[in-house]
Amino acid sequence: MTEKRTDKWWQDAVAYQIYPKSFKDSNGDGIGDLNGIREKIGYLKDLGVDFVWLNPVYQSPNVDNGYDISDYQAINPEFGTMDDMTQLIEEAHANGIKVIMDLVINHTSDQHPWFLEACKGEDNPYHDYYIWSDTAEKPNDWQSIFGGSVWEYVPSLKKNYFHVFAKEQPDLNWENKQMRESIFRMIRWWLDQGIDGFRIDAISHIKKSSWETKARPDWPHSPFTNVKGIGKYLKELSAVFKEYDIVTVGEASGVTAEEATEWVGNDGYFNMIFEFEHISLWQRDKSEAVDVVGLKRALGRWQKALDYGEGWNALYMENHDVPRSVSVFGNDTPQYWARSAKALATMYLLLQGTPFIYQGQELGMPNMTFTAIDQLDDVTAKNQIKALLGEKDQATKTLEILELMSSISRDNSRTPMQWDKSDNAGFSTAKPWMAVNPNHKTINVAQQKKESSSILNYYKQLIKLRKSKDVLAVGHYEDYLPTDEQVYVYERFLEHERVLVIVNLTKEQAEIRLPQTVLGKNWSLLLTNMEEDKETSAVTETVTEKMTLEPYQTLVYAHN
Ligand code: TEU
Ligand code: CA
Repeated sequence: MTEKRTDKWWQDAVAYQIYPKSFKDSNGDGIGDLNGIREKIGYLKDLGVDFVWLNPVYQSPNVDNGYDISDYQAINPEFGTMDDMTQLIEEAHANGIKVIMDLVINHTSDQHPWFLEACKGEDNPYHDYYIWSDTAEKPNDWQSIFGGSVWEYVPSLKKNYFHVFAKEQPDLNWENKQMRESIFRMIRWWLDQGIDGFRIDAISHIKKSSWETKARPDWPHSPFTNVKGIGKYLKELSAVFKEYDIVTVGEASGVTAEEATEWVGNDGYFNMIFEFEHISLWQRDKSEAVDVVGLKRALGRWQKALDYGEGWNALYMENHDVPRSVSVFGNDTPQYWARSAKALATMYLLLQGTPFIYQGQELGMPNMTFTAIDQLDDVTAKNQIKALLGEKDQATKTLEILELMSSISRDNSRTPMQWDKSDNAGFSTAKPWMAVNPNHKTINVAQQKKESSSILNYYKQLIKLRKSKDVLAVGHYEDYLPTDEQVYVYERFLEHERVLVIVNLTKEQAEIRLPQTVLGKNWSLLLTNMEEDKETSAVTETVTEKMTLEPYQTLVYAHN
């Protein structure tokens, strides 16, 4: 029996994440916007992506860059108008690109009319849309994800409200049916505008434990992450989604591979989820090597748990919340920058699932070297900086903080997209809201379009390759050297079709010995990240039992 290539359009798709504030500014105010995205549809089409996920573009006071929403059914004027949004959807569709939006329904802004009403008194119909303590006392000492207590006192009510993130992001009360219905109405309204789905923010936090629960010592956020009973609300939510032909991707920190099918199986809450197991292995200290064995174990667990027919994976190495992958999983020194960026791309783009590319990742944009405290914008970075300052000598402290932020801050991935080498990187005609990485002089779209061996062109090749073979869409997954500390060797197989992916994930040469099952087949080389240094390296045209790999060397073979 021949298996079908895929059942659903999104299983055969490549996604691209756009952080609108930093993608392209169309009107010269230094802030990226919807019309800027419209200008770049051609670029996205050329890259070969099938759908885009937009980070929040709703009305927001921007305490957490749009993740604090004050009106779900309005566009933030800094991004444009509802008309611009309609145009964007239309033009994207005309170019064969679907559009999904970010759905932030664990919390709103404290400026949302519901919350303003809720604070007016216990009798107000919106009071119960949020979560309150009974008295002035905080019910527990739980710590919020952005730092400090999860409780914030409202003097006029002599009560505290609950927030998982910043205090300006009060959590919605999912136990309240009216609240849920208001959210579901809003969801339908957006879907009726013709969007193609949602990425659902922080959705594993909507259920909280009873207040007396103690946080796990190793995991301060356990009392409000993937708490038992959450399924009841997720089922209701997914019933709304199922009224439409859309794609849904839940952001699901704290969900394990063992629970994967419950969340994304055929009867699951979402079509895919962003799991956190592999991404949390990023290397904060560059002098230490990446945990290659751990990375393979984490990715492999999800590959197996959600094998085609059981469920479906979302594949990603970057987003707007984590530093740049080439800096934390790869190697951003001049010698290995391009090669390691291509190695990472190959490693994750050929797994089973729908790959997501975060803007700039396709250029190998690395972390930023921040040179002044005021270059940092992110609410979590600011909280950390506040906590770190105030101690010791300010000048040395500042240098240490800048060094730390340049490696861990979420702002590393939020610097403007680098379109060309001009002053503002072709992102804007004005000074951008966030500092442009000075390396845009050499790392930019215009330059990489010209160079045949660029990271950008390598991504294009990989995307084409992925789409050219059934085995890369729905083929099963097998990891051959799970305990090898340097190299990831996995096979995708479907009936007689096979693809073998070999990636050295370290800056050292590596020797591997392949098992007999892999050998004896007629492998031929499909792709390598060392095309340009063919003379200096041993780009092996076929697979042998013993192979020596150069740092970050990557080889992809096919056998039919
Ligand atoms: O991020 C949520 C997020 O990172 C948590 O769900 C995660 O559980 C935590 O880091 C693990 O301890 C989303 C957005 O992507 C982010 O940009 C927002 O700031 C956040 O939600 C709040 O809306
Ligand atoms: Ca603008």
